[in-house]
Amino acid sequence: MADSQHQATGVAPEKLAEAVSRAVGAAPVWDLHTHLFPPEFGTPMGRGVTPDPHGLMLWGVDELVTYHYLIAEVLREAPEVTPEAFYARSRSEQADLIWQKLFVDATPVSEACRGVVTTLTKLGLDPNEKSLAGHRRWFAEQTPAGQVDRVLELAGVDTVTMTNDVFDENERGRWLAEGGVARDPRFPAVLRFDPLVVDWPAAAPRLRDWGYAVDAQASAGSIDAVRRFLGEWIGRMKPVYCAMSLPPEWRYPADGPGNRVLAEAIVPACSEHGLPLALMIGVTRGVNPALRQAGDGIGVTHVDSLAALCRDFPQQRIMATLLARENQHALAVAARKFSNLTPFGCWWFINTPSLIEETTRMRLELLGPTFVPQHSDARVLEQLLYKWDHSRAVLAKVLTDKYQDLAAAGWRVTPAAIERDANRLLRGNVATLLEQ
Ligand code: RAT
Ligand code: ZN
Repeated sequence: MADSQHQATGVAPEKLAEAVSRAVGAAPVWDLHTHLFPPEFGTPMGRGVTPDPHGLMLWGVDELVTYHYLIAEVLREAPEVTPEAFYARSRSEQADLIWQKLFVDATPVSEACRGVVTTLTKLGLDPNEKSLAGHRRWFAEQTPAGQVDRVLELAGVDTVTMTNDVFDENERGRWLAEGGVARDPRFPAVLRFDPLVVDWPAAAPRLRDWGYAVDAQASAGSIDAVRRFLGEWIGRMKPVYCAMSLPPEWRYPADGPGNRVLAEAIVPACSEHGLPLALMIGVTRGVNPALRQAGDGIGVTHVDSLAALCRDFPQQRIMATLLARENQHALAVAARKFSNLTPFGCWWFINTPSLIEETTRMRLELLGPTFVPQHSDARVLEQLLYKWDHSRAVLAKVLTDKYQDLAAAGWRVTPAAIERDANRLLRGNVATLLEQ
């Protein structure tokens, strides 16, 4: 049938699932939040490179299997292993333990486990192997740059937004090194600075060490110094947005140096440089400190505070993702009130198929296609393969249902409309948000 006839007739309801899944599968992704780095930031392994033990680009089977989501799971499956004993092992010994306990002795049904299975399969490796030895050999033969190309291609991702923590000494040193870091345009930067707002007493002495005259109260002179600090890092990193993660206790407006820095230095710096501000709210760090990166917990966000910030700064583009399931509805409602607020992603503990489905369905019903349904939060390059595969499947399912409802109501859902929606939900809305 000619295209124009398709447009006139729309897709038959029984063909919608297939058409949507094709469009969602083909649409390229701009991943709005990851912890990934290209090889230019150093990498501990790979053919043809000098291994950098503190390199920031993580990839390979040992990193995949020791993802912190899986560390939390193995310590439940094997409670006889204390966190201290677990972390005393080498990376590959940790991976061997996780493989044995979660993939050999048990069925890997959790989302993080299934992710490893999907990832290995997509790379042409057999996830049913009893040992990781063969997979390790395969990864050791790959070059980091070649693996980046392969994974982006297979995952259908063209842009991978980094998270560049200005308080991380290792990363900071790389940016400040003679000549800086060579940039890969597929990996835009994000200036991240949680301690400025969350822990001013810890941030202030660091800033002073770096030559910025700030005091404990974040008085007027300090605000100027923070503005200068942010301006210099924005100049150095050329970020596409600024970001921070906040605890459930965060309140705005409220007294205190953190909020003063937010309202008087961070938002003005973002607005001066035309950058959106991303808030990731609801994490309680170190609920079980022995678990290290796997030990963070969750709390309910005070959405009125987020709304107040959007109201006070109507010109500031604000992106928000909230960790608690209980907050997803209020976030969608807040976004209906403030067009400068864009909900994004199904973050961390919400990044499971059942909660992605519930959240995405609700957002579509309340906001139409004016949000960013997902980000990967990948820390290990190859995780892009499963995170996007799993999320695309849920997005396609929800979109199909919505189109079926629309068709039943009398609307012609055309192939062009399906393609347009898939493209904007996976990439276009991010591009508009970051490039306007
Ligand atoms: O999802 C995660 O891996 C978390 O550890 C955090 O990175 C969180 O996404 C964050 O950016 O703070
Ligand atoms: Zn993250």
